[in-house]
Parts: sequence; structure tokens; C-alpha cells
Amino acid sequence: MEQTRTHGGEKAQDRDCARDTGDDRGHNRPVPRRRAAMLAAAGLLMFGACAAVAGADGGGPAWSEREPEPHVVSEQAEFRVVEVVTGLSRPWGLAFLSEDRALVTERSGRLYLVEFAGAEVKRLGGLPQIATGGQGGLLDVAVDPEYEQNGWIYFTYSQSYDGGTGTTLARARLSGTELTELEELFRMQPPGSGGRHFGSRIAFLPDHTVVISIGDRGAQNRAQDFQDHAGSLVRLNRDGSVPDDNPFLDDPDVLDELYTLGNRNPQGLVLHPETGVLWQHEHGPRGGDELNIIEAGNNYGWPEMSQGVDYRTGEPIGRGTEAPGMTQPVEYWSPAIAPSGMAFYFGERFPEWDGNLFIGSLVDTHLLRLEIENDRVVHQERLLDGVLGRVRDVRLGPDEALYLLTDEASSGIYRIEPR
Ligand SMILES: [Ca+2]
Repeated sequence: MEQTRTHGGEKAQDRDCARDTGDDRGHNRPVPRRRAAMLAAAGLLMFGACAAVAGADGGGPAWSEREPEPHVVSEQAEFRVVEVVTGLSRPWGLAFLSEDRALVTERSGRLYLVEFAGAEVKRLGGLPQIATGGQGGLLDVAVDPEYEQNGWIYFTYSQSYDGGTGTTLARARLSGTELTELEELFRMQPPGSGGRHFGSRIAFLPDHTVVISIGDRGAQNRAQDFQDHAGSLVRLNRDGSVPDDNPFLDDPDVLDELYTLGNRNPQGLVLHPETGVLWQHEHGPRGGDELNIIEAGNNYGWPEMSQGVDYRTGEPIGRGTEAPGMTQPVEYWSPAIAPSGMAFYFGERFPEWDGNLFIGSLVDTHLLRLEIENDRVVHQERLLDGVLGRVRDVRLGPDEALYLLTDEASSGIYRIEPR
């Protein structure tokens, strides 16, 4: 059963990840300890197993009101965790359409509408052909900044074309439980082989252009090949055309869509709601996971430089930890945390957390809280360490609560709210 495979063994090096976990890195620990203890104590291990089977065979997710962690006392805030939806199989992205409706993707290629008011989860139809396998599948989902006027929903996925597999951005509108007016906006060129490093998050800049992150597809030198979309951020107009102020338009050696260069495998991308600055994180090799502040046209160094080292040899990457003309991360993590998902918290429900940045950790199964001053990380706190499992996505809800997706065979949507 998939769960056995997921939890098996030591942290997988990510060159092995497609085989070991179907994802970037496996668990550091066999099973999240407190989660296992909690499930056992609540007599819910059987429930969890059944939910996983239901998710895997198409039974799908179900509403839940369980409180896996009813009272957490942390450095700044007391909160509880409510499992809103259970039985998702490896969800990847979460996006709110309104106060009480959200979309959630499963990497398996399923898209669901979550209706909070009616406590319902509905599977949506009308998706394009998606190439699942390895780290690929249906990935991020995002809602147009002017959704109430135009109804557009954006999503990224891996797709087979031109003899390989690549990351694609598409949009569609929602009519009942069907996607309609599907438009493919962008596909990376060239595609790649294997199932690794597709990226991919979606964010909108203040001018409503869209930025997506694309991994190096497991071929590191592609990130410094500027005739190649792999290993970069790409910026587009919402209809897929190239904005007339993209940073490399006047450079014949660089593809017009490229917004940044030298990114390894970014799975976190979020706009700071007050400064309008784009923040990004990406997986490093062995160590060297990075938090970056994005500036148009910058080269973030992979694989010319990294704070991590070569998986196999333990030797420095490229020129080592710095290289001329390349941008250093704001923060890095060695050993790796395998970051995924990211949200700034601004809201009244957790005034203590105002302006903090929250990042999910896959390999260390926690939610990281970062305090930031003058664009530097000044303090870090691990929340829910080992409690829920691999954290795949983090979003700020319209209700000013934080929402998490876990990345397990039986996963959930979790709401963090004041106790
Ligand atoms: Ca870098």
C-alpha cells in the first residue's frame, strides 16, 4: 500500500525521490511520531487507513471536524488545528475562490471544490490530459486577482509533449462542477525526461501579471541555459502572452518569458501583501534549501553556486557558495527542510503573527514560522513538528486563519485558528 512506501526509510536524496516517495524527499522519520500516537490513542488508525483507500480508489475526500491538535501553546500564540477535509490523496495546491469556497488539487490529477458553508467536497470535471508520475501531476491552483469579475482559475500540471514531459500553465472557468473555456497558456520548452523537479507555484504580481516557477527537471545545467525554461521563474500576461516589460526582452540570448534564472526546484512563491515584493523558496541539493527575494532579471545561481553540496560526493556545487553576478538567498537551510507552500500572515485572528512568513516542510514534517525584519529572517519557530505529516501547502484563508495541506497517501486540509 502506498502509505508503506511513503513512510519508508531515511530521508531520500532527491535523485532517488521519484522511486522512493514519488516526491522531493522522503520522511526523516518512519512515521510522524505524535501523529501516530494521537491516531492510535483516538482509535483512528483504522479510520486513516480506510480514508487512504477511499482516496486511492476514487472514493474521494470527505468532510471532517476532527481536532488533531486541540491546544497548541507556541512561542507567540495558542491555537488549535481543525481537520476540515480528510481522505485527500497527495494534495498539492489550495486556493480560495471566496469566503466559503476553495479549490484543492491532487497530484493524481483530481481537482475538488470545497464548500465550507455546506460542508461538501465536490470533484470537478473538464481537466486537460495530465501526465502523472514521479513528482508530476496536477500541481498548483490559483485564482485570478479579478476573479469576481472574470471567473478565471489558473493551474499548473505536468504534461507530455514533444517526446518528453514538462510544466504547463492553463486557465479555465468554473461552471457548476465542470471546468469550461479551458485555455492552455504556456508550456515549458523544451520538456524533459524523468519525473523530477516540475516546480511549480503560481503567483500574481501587483500589475496582475502571472509568475510561475519551473524546476530544472533534474538536469541542473538547464537552469543556466537561457534558451530553456527549466530552472527559472516565468512571467506572463494572464492570457499567456509576454509582458512588454519582461526583463530579457532586449536580450536575444534569453527567452522572453524568463523572469529569473538559476532556480533549482521552487515550490513556494508568494507576494508580500504590503510591499508587493515576490518571495520564493526552492529545494537545494543536499542542504542549501533557499528563501529568496525575487527581483526581475536576477540569476539565483543554481548550479553555479549553492549553500548545499553534491548529493553523491559531498563536494561543493559549482564555484561554491558564491559566484559573481548571482543573487544570494535571504536564508537557507542545511540540512534541508524540503520547503513547500508559503504564506505571509496578516490578520487580526493572530495579531502576534502579523507579518510572519509560514513555510511547510516536507522532510521534517513541520510548519516553519519566520519573523522577518528589513527583509532578513531574525527568528524561526517550528510548529506542529511531526504532528500532521509532510506539509505541502500553506495559505492564508479569507477568514484570517492559516490553512495547510499535507502530502500523505491520506491527507487533509487543516485550519489553524486561535484557541
Ligand atoms: Ca540560489
